[in-house]
Amino acid sequence: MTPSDWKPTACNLCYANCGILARVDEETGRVIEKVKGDKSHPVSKGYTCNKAARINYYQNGRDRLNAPLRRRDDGTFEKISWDTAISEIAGKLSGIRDEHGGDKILYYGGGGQGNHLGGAHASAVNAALGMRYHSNALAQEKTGLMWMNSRMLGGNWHGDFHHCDVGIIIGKNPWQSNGMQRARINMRDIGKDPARTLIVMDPRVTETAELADIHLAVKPGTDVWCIMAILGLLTQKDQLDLEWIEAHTAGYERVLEQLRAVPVERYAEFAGIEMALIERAAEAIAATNRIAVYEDLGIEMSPYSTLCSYLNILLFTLTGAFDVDGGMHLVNGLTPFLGNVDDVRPSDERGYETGRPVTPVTGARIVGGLVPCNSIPEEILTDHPARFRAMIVESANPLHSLADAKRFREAFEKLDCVVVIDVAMTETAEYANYVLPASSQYEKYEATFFPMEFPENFFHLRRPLMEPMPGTLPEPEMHARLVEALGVFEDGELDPLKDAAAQGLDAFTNAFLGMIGDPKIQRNLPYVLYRTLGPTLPNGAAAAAPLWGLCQRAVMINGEAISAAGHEGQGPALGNALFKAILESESGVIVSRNKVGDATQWRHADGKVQLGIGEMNDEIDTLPEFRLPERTDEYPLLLCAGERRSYTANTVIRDPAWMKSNNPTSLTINPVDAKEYGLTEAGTARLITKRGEALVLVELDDRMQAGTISLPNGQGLNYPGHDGENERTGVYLNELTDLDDRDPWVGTPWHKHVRARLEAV
Ligand SMILES: Nc1nc2c(c(=O)[nH]1)N[C@H]1C(S)=C(S)[C@@H](COP(=O)(O)OP(=O)(O)OC[C@H]3O[C@@H](n4cnc5c(=O)[nH]c(N)nc54)[C@H](O)[C@@H]3O)O[C@H]1N2
Ligand SMILES: Nc1nc2c(c(=O)[nH]1)N[C@H]1C(S)=C(S)[C@@H](COP(=O)(O)OP(=O)(O)OC[C@H]3O[C@@H](n4cnc5c(=O)[nH]c(N)nc54)[C@H](O)[C@@H]3O)O[C@H]1N2
Ligand code: SF4
Ligand SMILES: [Mo]
Repeated sequence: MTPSDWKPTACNLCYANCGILARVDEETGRVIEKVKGDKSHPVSKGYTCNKAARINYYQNGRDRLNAPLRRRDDGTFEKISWDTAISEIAGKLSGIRDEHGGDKILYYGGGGQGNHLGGAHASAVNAALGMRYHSNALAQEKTGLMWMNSRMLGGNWHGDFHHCDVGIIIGKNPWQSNGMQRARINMRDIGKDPARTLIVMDPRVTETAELADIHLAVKPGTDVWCIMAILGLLTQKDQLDLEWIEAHTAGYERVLEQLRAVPVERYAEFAGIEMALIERAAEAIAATNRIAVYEDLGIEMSPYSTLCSYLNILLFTLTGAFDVDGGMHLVNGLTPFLGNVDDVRPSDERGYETGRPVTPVTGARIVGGLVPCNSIPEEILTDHPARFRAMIVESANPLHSLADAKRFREAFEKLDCVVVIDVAMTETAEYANYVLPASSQYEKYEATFFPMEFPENFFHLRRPLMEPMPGTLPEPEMHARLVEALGVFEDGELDPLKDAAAQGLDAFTNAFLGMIGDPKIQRNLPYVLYRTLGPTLPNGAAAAAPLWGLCQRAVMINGEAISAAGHEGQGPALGNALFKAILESESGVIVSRNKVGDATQWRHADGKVQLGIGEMNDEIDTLPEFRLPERTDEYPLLLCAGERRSYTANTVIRDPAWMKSNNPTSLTINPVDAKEYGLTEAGTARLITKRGEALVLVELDDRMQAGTISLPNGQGLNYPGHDGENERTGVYLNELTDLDDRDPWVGTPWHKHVRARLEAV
């Protein structure tokens, strides 16, 4: 094999999106037969975990779609042509818009772990249909964090785990779930270095906890008390960075008073942590301001999730670890991600938010423009005139991934029209009126907006490894055809821009800047760029055209950091240089180099971090009541419904054959509990929750905390066996979860805290 047989792309199985080199087979040109880490990737630098080698199970799944489908009245599907599909969908959805208003059509999804370009193009269709409401998986995990990020910092943060003295991992297992670059190496490095301290807060002895210096094995759902105990101890011992707090934060008085009053020992005890460990954690934190924090689903899908995110931000601000070397930094990238200053609403004097947009039927908070996932069925299953009547679902599998699948199926059946855009026949596609088959992420240009690095941030525009599978289209083309079928632009209306683009990027830029004030151009920006600039881009990169707009926007906000990364020019010329660098670099490129201590990053008008969040401060006042969802004799166990393991990747890979471990789908339980319930290794048990039941394979695991059980995420998918009949492997978790178990502020589900019972079979 010659080096030219290896083509750069990225692994699409988790949001680290490690750069890889892939080799496609010679015979068919469609099988990804070998994968290795790409050392030229600016950030992952050759790193991969065990999963990258298996992306061909995604690329060549047996349930890939190869023609648009229309559902018949009897529930079966028939293949239709692309022209029919586009004109019927445009007709149905514009009919709903004209009769009930475009705001009755909900857009869900827009990208998974590896693909966000399609979603970027969808905004023109949304505009053409007058759609207003959006949602995606972030609204079932990150909206609490996003709400706090925008209100407190005006943006999302990155912890410098390469250089920190203390790394704090809360409710996350990076060893399996990655999420940060080179996660396993980072965790091992901090854990091994005697001068550095790795603190892991997790009820389970995870692979990451095994590397930790301090493992805070909290009882599930008690993180807030544990963090309050640590912060309380630091405050009471006068170990907060008061000078820093006074200079750089606002609204800290009430929370400091609350921390001075924390009954530290009582809170530690409630969380199940010995005082000695709380003291050791506090000591490590007090000794430095080089502290990096990472939180994830363990707290974001548990009781008090939003409060936990608030406390985590306090952990690195009250200790002066914000915007310092080896600490926490605001991320600057091509797109704002996970909360930003545009989503800030006014607060009253005591720090309570006013003017937050809410959903049309139930009045649920909309954070980051996203309808809470758990509210979606309630916004449909009603006679309220403002209810949603149609949905477009793109690159997501909500009938599998969102809480309470039964309620979701009921809701989908009530909708007048559902359009699903996916590569495979999913649990959601089965309930669609139209299914549009997308080319895979290795058959088209793709990128994600995930990069959240500091000081250098990167962007990776991936080129296709092969031609689209016959019958499929990349999403940008589908969306453009829909915009055209909806008759948004007259023939020839965009000719001036097309002519300018034909003369080169500079001429296009000048022509475009002359039209930027035109609201119609703005609303349809991705479409306009795709059809004008797109065809002139090298190597068939038309789908990347909207990145031009993002580059121009980024240089207006963050030009200095983009220049510092070596991109030349000023203003629009700098934007063009950045765009060209992205188009040319096959393995990804550094887009910005940010400075530590750069006050321009502090995004609130007063230049300060806002620590007074009235709603959260009120909730802190309730902690002495030690309230948690009630555990009953009927449901004595707590199920972690969706643990990341070495062979889970959401539902991106559907073929169970990709899993290469012994019992990849088993339920883990502490041996002591197993004995109590009469369960044995490799036996079968019935798992029962208030919403459903399932048969599970039992695995004894003494790393599980007593009273807790766990199942992997992304299992129980319908997948055709070799005889063509659908089979299911593992548990379809959201048949067991309930819409009502959710965060009171932003509606995120408590998947890590599902009350359950086990019976031997
Ligand atoms: N292998 C793999 N990697 C993935 C994914 C995948 O499907 N598979 N999915 C990606 C996605 S979309 C996401 S969002 C991330 C999620 O990544 P993680 O958040 O790391 O994933 P989980 O394993 O769901 O949950 C993390 C931990 O929460 C712990 N936990 C349960 N209850 C509590 C609690 O009350 N308190 C605390 N502190 N911890 C608790 C669990 O024991 C578990 O170790 O992973 C990404 N990476
Ligand atoms: N009980 C429980 N439920 C959970 C979780 C849990 O821990 N427990 N985890 C939750 C989390 S954190 C997340 S992020 C969600 C994820 O759930 P979803 O957001 O629904 O996303 P994925 O499972 O990643 O599925 C993505 C879909 O995109 C399709 N796809 C892949 N490539 C392409 C492409 O190029 N184009 C198009 N159009 N489609 C494509 C795949 O076939 C798949 O159907 O699941 C959540 N659900
Ligand atoms: S699954 Fe995530 S960490 Fe593993 S190789 Fe793929 S992108 Fe990298
Ligand atoms: Mo996620």
